[in-house]
Amino acid sequence: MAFSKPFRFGAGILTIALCLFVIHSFTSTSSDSTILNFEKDPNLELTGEPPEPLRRIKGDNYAPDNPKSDRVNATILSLVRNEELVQLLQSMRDLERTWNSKFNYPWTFINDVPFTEEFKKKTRAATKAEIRYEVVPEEHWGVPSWINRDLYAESIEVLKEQEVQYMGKTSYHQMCRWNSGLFYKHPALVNTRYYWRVEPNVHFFCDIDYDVFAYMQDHNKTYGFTINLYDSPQSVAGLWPATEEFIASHKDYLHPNNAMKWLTDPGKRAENKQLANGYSTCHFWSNFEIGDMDFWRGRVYEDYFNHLDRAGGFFYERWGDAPVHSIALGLFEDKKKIHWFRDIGYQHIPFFNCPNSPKCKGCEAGKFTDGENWLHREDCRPNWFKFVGMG
Ligand SMILES: Nc1nc2c(ncn2[C@@H]2O[C@H](COP(=O)(O)OP(=O)(O)OP(=O)(O)O)[C@@H](O)[C@H]2O)c(=O)[nH]1
Ligand SMILES: [Mg+2]
Repeated sequence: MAFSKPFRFGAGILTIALCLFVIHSFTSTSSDSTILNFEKDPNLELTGEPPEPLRRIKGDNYAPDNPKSDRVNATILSLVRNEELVQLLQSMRDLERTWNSKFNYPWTFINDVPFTEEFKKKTRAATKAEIRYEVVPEEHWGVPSWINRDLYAESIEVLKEQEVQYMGKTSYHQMCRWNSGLFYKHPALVNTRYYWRVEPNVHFFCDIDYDVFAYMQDHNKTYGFTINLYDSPQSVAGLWPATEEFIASHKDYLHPNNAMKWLTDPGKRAENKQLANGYSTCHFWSNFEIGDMDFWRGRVYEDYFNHLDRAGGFFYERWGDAPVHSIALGLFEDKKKIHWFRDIGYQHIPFFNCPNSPKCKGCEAGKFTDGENWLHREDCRPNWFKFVGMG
């Protein structure tokens, strides 16, 4: 039977479309993360709690108004804008449900402008714990005097061409600088040791039944993360050279048990290391951080941050707090003091940490992203596990 030309053309198009659909379906399943990144994804193993000692609820030992509570010196911390109230309430709801409604740690909200009454009213209604509302001191937020405005303007044009996201947004540069080296100097935080950084519109999926801050203290941990990613190398092209310059004059600052290999082994992204001039671009994704601010306040990090700040890369490039914190931890801290919170189910669009545990809901074990399939290439966890382990 002969078909007319238009019919044959139509059938051809349909066949091609069908083939593309089948190929797409096969390449965009979440199980691809296992094939691409791990022989066996550790998030597929049954996940329990970290080792004892763990401090738990006993009677009213964590009640919000108990003046002799077992809480350690810590706060949940969020730099946030008034306009992000709805998204922040989403994050609060999840963290309160899975953890903080049991332990009642205070929330500290910080903003570059005063919080509105609506912001205060609605956040107060979302927790039984104390809340502090703070404004960033002007001297911590303004563009530093040594930044050359012409060079900054030229750099914006150059890096925008290289598609560095947010390059043209000054507040983004200010935020990255503040999160790198200034937040722990806020007068409201100077007497606080541990912090859990929370951003608007993140999700927490798993019930956590122990005091996470006490875990950090009792196990002598400096930093906890959930997700480990490659960065955009164009945004940090000068960061590693500036770091090498710093190390050359401060060799004694390197920790003998550092994670230099994690910072410099290219893993599966040789082009990143090349474009970032020696840095793999692997970093802890810092929208989630549980950390000991005494590390940032120490002499070593203070000198390192000041060196970077003077180099100007928070503005002439787009150095993020994530690579800056990660390089500092990787070089100047004992890698044993960095903890993967594998049991904390977490999402900041578009990436997840999804443990395999009956304590988790709404998070498919092992899921790394719900975005495009190519996003699996951003996963740097295999490097961390290879060079440091899963402790
Ligand atoms: N108060 C205030 N907070 C800010 C400002 N810029 C960013 N933030 C906060 O800093 C954190 C990081 O900013 P985001 O815009 O989420 O940056 P990001 O996570 O790299 O980008 P996204 O992928 O778009 O979420 C969030 O908690 C924001 O609410 C600002 O100008 N003022
Ligand atoms: Mg964000």
